[in-house]
Amino acid sequence: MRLLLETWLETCPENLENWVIQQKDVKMTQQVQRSKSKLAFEEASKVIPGGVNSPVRAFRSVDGDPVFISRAKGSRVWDIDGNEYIDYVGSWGPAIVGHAHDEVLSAVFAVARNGITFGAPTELETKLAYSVLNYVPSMDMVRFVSSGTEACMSVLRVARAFTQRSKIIKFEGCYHGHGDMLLVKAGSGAATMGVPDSPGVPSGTASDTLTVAYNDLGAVAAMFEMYPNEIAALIIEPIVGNSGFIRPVPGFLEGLRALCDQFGALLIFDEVMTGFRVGLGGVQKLHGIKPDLTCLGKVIGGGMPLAAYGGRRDVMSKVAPSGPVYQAGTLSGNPVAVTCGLKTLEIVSQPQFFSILTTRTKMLIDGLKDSAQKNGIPFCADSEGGMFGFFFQNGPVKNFADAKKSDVTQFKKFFWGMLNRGVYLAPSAFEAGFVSAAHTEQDIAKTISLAFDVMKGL
Ligand code: KE4
Repeated sequence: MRLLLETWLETCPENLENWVIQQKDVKMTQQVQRSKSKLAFEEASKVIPGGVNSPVRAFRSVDGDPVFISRAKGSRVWDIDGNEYIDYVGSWGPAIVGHAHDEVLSAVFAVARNGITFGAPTELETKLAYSVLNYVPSMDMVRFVSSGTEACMSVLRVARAFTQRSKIIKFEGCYHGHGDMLLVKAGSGAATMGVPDSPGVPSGTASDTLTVAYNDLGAVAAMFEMYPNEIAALIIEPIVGNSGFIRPVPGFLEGLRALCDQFGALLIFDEVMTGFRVGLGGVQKLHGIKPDLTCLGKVIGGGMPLAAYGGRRDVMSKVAPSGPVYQAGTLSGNPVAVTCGLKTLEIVSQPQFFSILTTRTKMLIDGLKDSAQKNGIPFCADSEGGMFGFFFQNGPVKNFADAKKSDVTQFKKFFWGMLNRGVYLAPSAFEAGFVSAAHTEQDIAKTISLAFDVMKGL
């Protein structure tokens, strides 16, 4: 046993540090027990890779076992050990109206009684399409799919077909789902797991994906100069949520629009996370920029598997069956997911929805910054609408390389300290956080008070 422990310590001494962090903090908050989650994770890991159906959920980057959720309501989630948490993951964005919203549930239950999916068109899809186009005026047409990955893969296929070019530009640390051509220097779980260039992606595929640093307009211009007639599209998270929260510097997005126009490439805003999260019209409305194509997801499905891509009519008309670019999906636009999305958009479009959400989210990050400042901890934070992020460094954070300079050990201690006090943050230093309409001012004040308590101990 002793030899085993010595070997373990020799091979990864930081494990001891992490173990001590967790044990020390658990001692401080002894009441938190997660034995049922631990057993559930062991059981899941026998039959599901890594015990989870999406890597970032595995808590790998915070060196611990994930909590298994039993239920959620409003701003709260409960794990299977009965621990209650104020939830700032919100299923990574969709739960913007709060978990298990009564009106959403009623609408979903009612429509499901008429059948869950038909594989045939319904008027509900047309209704949601008009709703999305109403809020995102850059979109003349939209196609519904079942995930953000599917939306981003499809939109690039259309862009390549329309321009008859092969290369695409993406930004280091941005994540656009796990499509082969996009798993190059990707953010989110890929960055968290340290595999931004996944095995299994053929070199030929990756070679058509050009990556540049976020906020570096000069590097983008140089890439266009290097391949003046080969770049089909540039895809970007117009506010990054997958390297932590990173905002475009003034003029950056406008510069991308001008470069795409100059070189005949299509500008694609991946607003899967930011669409209907930072505001009704997404980042494109905030900045008054008209991308050629947009990807949406998360909020527009209200938590059900629904995403979308769309944009200029002349481009989208290329999509089968109106055009030759094939894209299909058994469950695309199914009535249950569409109804969940319709009811969610109806709620988020109510007057004051985003002004209240924005105020609460700003209250949170101002409180976190104040707590860090009072405790003398290098820290920076930012938010837009109901989306926020923070880094354990003084910043500024303008790109993924900057983000990686953060103190991840501090983040881990903070994460566990907050989790053990009943606050569920994203289990990764390279993710954004999300506030919902169900988060009260009391929730925010409590979170800030607990954060101050944890930061005292950092
Ligand atoms: P999905 O395939 O996970 O529905 O969407 C992919 C995607 C595309 N574009 C952006 C900007 C995204 O943020 C995402 C997915 N976001 C992550 C969270 N950072 C989903 C969480 C997960 O991978 O489990």
